[in-house]
Amino acid sequence: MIERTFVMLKPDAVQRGLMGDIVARFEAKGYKPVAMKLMRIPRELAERHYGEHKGKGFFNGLIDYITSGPVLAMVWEGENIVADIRVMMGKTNPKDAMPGTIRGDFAQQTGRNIVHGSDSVESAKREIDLFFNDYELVSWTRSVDPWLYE
Ligand code: D4T
Repeated sequence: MIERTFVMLKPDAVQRGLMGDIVARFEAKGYKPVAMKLMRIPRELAERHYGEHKGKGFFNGLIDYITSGPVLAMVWEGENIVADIRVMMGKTNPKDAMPGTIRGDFAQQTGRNIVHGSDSVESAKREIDLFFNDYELVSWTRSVDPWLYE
């Protein structure tokens, strides 16, 4: 099933110059970019995005971190992409993330884990709606698609 997911490169990924490396992995996998924008997340949007964690001990630190600098907000499309991109990202705590995953290769701490990806198709829809307008989501045909999908 072709799905869309919301992926965000967090402020540490942007500051550390890792955007290109991470985007290259998604492109090499054959995923199709649908939307991308560099933005500074307003605090109110950050609190809505991470609403499920409100009240937890790490919530304020998480909001401070995610609003501390620009992020790269993106929508990517591909077969089973929601679950599969989380495998590419690795475990939330980079100490548990396998080498070869984004967090396993580029991060050391949960509070600086450089990337976010939606955890379900429903979350993806909610998060895409939070961050993008309809006109920012680009549906397009790629000539290479028959070489990715039979
Ligand atoms: P995100 O949502 O950023 O992609 O992370 P995950 O989906 O992998 O993990 P999560 O929702 O459980 O955590 C959201 C966010 O909170 C930070 N965090 C989490 C933290 O700082 N301390 C913690 O103990 C936990 C559980 C990291 C990711």
